[in-house]
Amino acid sequence: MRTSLKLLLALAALALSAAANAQVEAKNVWARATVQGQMGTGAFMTLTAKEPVRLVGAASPVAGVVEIHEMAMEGNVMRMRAVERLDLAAGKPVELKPGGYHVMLMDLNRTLKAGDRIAVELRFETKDKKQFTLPLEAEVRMTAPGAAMPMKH
Ligand SMILES: [Cu+2]
Repeated sequence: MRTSLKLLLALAALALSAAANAQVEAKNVWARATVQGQMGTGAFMTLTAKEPVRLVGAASPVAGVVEIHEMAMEGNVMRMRAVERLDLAAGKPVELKPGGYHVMLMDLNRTLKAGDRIAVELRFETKDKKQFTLPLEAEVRMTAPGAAMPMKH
């Protein structure tokens, strides 16, 4: 009896975490390469949520501080600023890309070289205020996937 209850609880927990992870799909996850001494860079991806959720935070082992940023025109200057959250509607892909929303990695503890892979964890909140995390692996690149590559000779 005890064992079967434990098993049942374990299975329930597994089902719950699987459901939470399946709520948001991330594609084309990448981070921009840095030069030595550079303290900040952006991570980008396309997020599609199965149900309405909001992105409320992020973390990465390579960055002391991680924020959700947006780029916006202030007068005629493009500036970025931190936002508290980014709402995702059900089934509607939201692109985090250079010049728009991005995950800002700050206080970097190392140089990110093209070809490296770094962990980035996103934190979401559902409508009923339940939080869940989505662990991702970002490929470090010079340019966005699919962007024009320099000519090779
Ligand atoms: Cu930024």
